[in-house]
Amino acid sequence: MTSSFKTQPEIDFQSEAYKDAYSRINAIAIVGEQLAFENFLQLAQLLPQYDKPLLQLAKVENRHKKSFQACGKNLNVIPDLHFAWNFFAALHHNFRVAVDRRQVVTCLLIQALIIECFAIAAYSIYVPVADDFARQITETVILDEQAHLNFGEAWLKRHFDTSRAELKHANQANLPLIWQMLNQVEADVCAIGIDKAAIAETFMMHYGDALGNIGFSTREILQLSAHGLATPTCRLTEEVSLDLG
Ligand code: PL3
Ligand code: FE2
Ligand code: FE2
Repeated sequence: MTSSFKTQPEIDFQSEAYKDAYSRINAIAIVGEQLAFENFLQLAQLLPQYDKPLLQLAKVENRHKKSFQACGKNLNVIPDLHFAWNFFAALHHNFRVAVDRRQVVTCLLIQALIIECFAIAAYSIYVPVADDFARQITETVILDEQAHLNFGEAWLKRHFDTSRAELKHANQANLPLIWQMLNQVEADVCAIGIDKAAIAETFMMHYGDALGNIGFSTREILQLSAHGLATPTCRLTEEVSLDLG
């Protein structure tokens, strides 16, 4: 055998196991981008002062959706959209409630911080194990998602004093959903060569950075992260881990 150095084990993109997992993962990307599109349209209505940039972000999300649809087609995979809509149902419900209450801060936390950080983390971990077609597309998408995150950070930073309390509340209500969502797809991400823990780590890195850029102290960032881990089945964690002095 000649010495061809490979950093990644071979992945058979046409195996039934890969395509089965990809039908759900690809659908999550498609529906995630569709919801991001709709959410930025809603935000443009809630923040008419910023409707131009927000409508532009929405347009970009629609393009992302089409790009990920092409990734599925390229591998002959039919995305399981039904699965993906259920996957986002709880987070989407919270966004809708926040829109109805005109809670812009909560909407921005859900879309521009949580969802964008989740996308940046998942897409970055996916890039090294993606097929050539999807890798090129995903690399470009990540740059856009970074800009979406920056938009949210910049707005929340400018309105930090009046947003602080709502941000903490919205964080507690929505961050636990991300861990539940990640757990749901553990086997599928593993089947396409991704380590769930790597996504979680990368997510927390970007999310923690974002909270810091907005104006939270290191101690608050730790508290906000710990709050997010407190799910209804794990109340004790909240009390114990919050004993930060
Ligand atoms: C925000 O612009 C979009 C939000 C989408 C979030 C989707 C998370 C994606 C998880 C799937 C892992 C990457 C695989 C991509 C496959 C085409
Ligand atoms: Fe996107
Ligand atoms: Fe985005």
